Amino acid sequence: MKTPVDEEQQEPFVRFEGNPIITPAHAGPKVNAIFNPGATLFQGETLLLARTEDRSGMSNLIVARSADGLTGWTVEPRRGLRADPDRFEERWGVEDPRITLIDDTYYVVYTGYSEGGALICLATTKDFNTFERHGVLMPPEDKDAALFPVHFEGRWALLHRPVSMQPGLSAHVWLSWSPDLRYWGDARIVLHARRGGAWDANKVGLGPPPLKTDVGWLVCYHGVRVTASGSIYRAGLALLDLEDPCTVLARTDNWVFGPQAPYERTGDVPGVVFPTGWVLGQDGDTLRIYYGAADTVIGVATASLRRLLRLVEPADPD
Ligand code: BMA
Repeated sequence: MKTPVDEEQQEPFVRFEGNPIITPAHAGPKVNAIFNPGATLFQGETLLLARTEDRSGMSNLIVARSADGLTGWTVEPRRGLRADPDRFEERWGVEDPRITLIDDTYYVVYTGYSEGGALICLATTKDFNTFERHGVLMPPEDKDAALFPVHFEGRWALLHRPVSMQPGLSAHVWLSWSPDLRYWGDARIVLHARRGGAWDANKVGLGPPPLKTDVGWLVCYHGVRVTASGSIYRAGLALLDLEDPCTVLARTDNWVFGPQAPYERTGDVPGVVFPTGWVLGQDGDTLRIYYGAADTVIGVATASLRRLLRLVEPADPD
């Protein structure tokens, strides 16, 4: 029988043996890479809104779907959100969506690549065929954002990751509030990047949208470790208070998912796992996490939600 110590030392996510589930070959001859997908359930299937990067360097978002969330993917290159170069905020592409379902509407928060840098945009859809754009939520430099699926005392809440222009300052995960999805304020840091030699020192960013559990909002975030041969992107967990999501209840000291498989260690950007979506199974415990691997392909890994919640440890006040 496994002891809790054994459990702590092993990564809780088990990679699907059929990984990578989606590769550029699925998306057509012009696609160089397909990665960082938003994920949701749609009409009984798992639907991914995946970022495709073509050989000009521009990214668009296309739909892929599967009945079981693991196999038999149908990729629909014509369906999704194509960057509109006539819109200043999408001039150089659209990237890295996170999907939040509220009532019957899917809120897609994505990175727009403008001439002024990366910024945060919102589009809504009910069918993933047509999207209504709501424009820019946050100016540059800001990305890795998602909406909470509920209102807090009548206000929307957005987790996001602005970057300071001042060299040497860390990039943290922030939370901002809005009465109408248009005007945002009361911004504050929620998840600090650690310092020193930590795996998540100096730069962190939100992964999938926050997941409501009985004990708090489960958040998966990426941490970036800069090394002599490039950056390593890994993922950790935190738990935010259900009523007051600016309060961090707990956070893992260690990463829970890092690049290990060959398709995570080799590709356009080696050493990257970048989770952007997750889907909870009907049993309320089986959690599938969808991620970009090495900025080239898409993988899926599975964990027990109960076990993830056991791994989240009391937060360091710093
Ligand atoms: C981040 C984002 C992601 C990318 C990751 C690793 O800054 O730009 O789109 O997957 O870097 O290269």
